[in-house]
Amino acid sequence: MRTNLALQTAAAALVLGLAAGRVPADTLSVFGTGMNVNASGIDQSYTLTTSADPGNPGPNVFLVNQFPPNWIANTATSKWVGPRADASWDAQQPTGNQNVGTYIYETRFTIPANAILSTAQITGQLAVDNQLTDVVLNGNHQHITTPLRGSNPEDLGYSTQFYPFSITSGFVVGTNVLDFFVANLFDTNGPNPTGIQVQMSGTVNTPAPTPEPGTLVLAGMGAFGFLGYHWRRRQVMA
Ligand SMILES: [Ca+2]
Repeated sequence: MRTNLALQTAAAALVLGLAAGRVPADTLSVFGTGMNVNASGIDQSYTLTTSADPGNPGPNVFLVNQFPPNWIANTATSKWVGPRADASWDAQQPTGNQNVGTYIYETRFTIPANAILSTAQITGQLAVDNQLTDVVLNGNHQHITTPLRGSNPEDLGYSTQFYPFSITSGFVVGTNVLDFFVANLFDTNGPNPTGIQVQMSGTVNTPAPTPEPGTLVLAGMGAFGFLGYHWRRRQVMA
């Protein structure tokens, strides 16, 4: 009797499970910096919405083609970008100099209406010159920062290594706006370039399409046939 009840419960759960469908994860269309650059060297996935340098005000974000030797190397999934293509650090040719202050890099992506927002997530790693002061998703402050490090002015910040980050809240259906806040800090030791290199990927779960009605009918018939067998068996045993 107790066994029959368990079997019936299992069969009912099977039918309900088929009706609800599995929940696969879909990839969010987020891009690393420098991965979608046009012929003019402009990153098509990012815009500079705030700049501390009137000479390089944005909104264009440029693939950096010259940068200091202590910045971490470009990778297969991210490259350095900045307010201008030249981020060279050379006391004799201070062409990469940028004003001290805040630079905000913005990227956008879309989440479909049927997505399960609570499952959305982005993970990645980033490097900045000089300091990441926040990441903001749709106005929601993520309080992600990079600490200052190094004893020499030119070593301040996280330009020499990647810093991991993840975002698990603040997502919305439709267009999502993701901002990276970068502070360019005072450098007493020569030209003062700034830039950011972001690697990231993301997923969100969406319900699978509803199974074909025929599939459900067949599954239902199978389950009820299964239940019927145990009901008849129970009558015989009683
Ligand atoms: Ca700097």
